[in-house]
Amino acid sequence: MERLTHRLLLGWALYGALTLATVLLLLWYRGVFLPCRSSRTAQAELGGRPCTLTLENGAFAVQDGKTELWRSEAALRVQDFLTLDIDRDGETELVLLVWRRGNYGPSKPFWVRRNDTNWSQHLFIYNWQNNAPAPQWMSSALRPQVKAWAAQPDGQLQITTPQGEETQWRWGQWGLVRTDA
Ligand SMILES: [Ca+2]
Repeated sequence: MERLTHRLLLGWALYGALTLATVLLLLWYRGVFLPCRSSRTAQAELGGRPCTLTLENGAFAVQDGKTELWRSEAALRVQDFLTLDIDRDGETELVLLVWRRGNYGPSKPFWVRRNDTNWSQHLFIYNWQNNAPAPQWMSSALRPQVKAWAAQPDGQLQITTPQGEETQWRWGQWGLVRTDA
């Protein structure tokens, strides 16, 4: 009888552990453990129009008054946003720090057979044209990753890595170039 009780208890413990592992895996898959929990609102001029930018629980939206002009894809988790003239052409760009599953998103190069399913951090730069964002540059998975960032008055990006290293980046011919190394 005692042996049976032990077996039963062990069975329940195994069942509990498996259920917990499944729930944790599902939460991870949905991006619940990503650092995308901050919420903030900012006013910025995009394409010459004043807009309201809102970040809430990993979703980012641009509004003109009460009208929503754009919202980030549901599959993306937005960690933070910046507006600055990153390419120094006189127009303000929208820069998003995002997480997505799979390094390449839907537009993977033909030589990559399988998109990976891990979450990776990316930096997306958009021009603002006709009340909508036009992608200017979408980074591949960031290495090193960004823990904190800030726009500098000269259009450079200051990026702090998770290891605490302070780095400076500016827009080059095609993409961001590190300027402090
Ligand atoms: Ca610009």
